[in-house]
Amino acid sequence: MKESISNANFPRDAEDRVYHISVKTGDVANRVLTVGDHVRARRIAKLLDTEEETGHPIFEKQSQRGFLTITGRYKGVPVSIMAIGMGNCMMDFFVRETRASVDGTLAIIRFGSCGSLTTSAPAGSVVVPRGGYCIRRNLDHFAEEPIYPQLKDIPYFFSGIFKADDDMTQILAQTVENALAPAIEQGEPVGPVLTGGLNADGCSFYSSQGRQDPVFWDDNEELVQEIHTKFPDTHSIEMETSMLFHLAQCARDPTKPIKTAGCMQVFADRVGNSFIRPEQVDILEPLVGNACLDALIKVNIENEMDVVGTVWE
Ligand code: R1P
Ligand code: URA
Repeated sequence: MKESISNANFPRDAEDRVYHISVKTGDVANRVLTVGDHVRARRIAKLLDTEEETGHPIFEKQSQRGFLTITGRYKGVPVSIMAIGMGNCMMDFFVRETRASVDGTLAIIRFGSCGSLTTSAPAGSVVVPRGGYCIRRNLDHFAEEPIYPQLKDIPYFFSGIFKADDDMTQILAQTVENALAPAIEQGEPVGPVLTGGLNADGCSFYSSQGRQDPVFWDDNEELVQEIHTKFPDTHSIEMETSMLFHLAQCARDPTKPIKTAGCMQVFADRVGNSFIRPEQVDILEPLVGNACLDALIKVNIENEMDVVGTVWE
């Protein structure tokens, strides 16, 4: 750690940057596209308006903890693209620390990859869920002396459903459908777009997504069936989107609402047991990235800041 940090409850450095994602007010736009990996973030960032067009350099900050923030304009509107890594706790760092660094409405679209639990979404398709829930490994099930013996028989806990923002989700579904339509018509190996179902967030890529691993004691042989029984319209399973919806619902300050939507490209077909090919990703990712930015700039935002160039130059 290079900087001195104040406030153990919500740590910031001497220049007021939040502790893990390392941004301060003015670095992040009200409209954020978040992805898991840096390569995806940088590819999508190529779609931003250039410095010649805006008169300002594109802001880029990589934190010591691996979060990447890129802020510029898309079609004249300030947007940030943020790569956060994997899992619910990374989503938690990202949402809380971004919220603390932006005034007014925060509109967040997540563009991730996922597994599919339905034959309607083969590898190469895109899922736009209406909401999602979380599946957590119950550590007490595996403990010799469980702290809650009455829950010991339950190896995985399910949460209830957290809704995405309806309007934003509709806008996103439309832009993704429009973006993929020509490729699908030309017979490219991408699509279809599946809307209206649920996403499941596992706390692991492995056990809590029902993957079988003979090396570990997981007690998850029934898990995929349990998913289908509890939430029959589950389309996708991954690790961040439901947490995003959950945190948006828990935002308490009425002057700082968080609106969220998500879409995922299907990488793992868990029904047919196949994986997406790199050439499919090469077609899909720029199209969906573009569609996400198009959706993001259509969202209604109150008290939007024009951050581009204001602080970082
Ligand atoms: C696992 O391979 C990762 O891929 C998915 C999951 O949610 C998890 O983060 O999303 P990203 O491709 O956005 O990282
Ligand atoms: N990401 C996940 O979390 N799960 C998958 O099966 C594929 C991508």
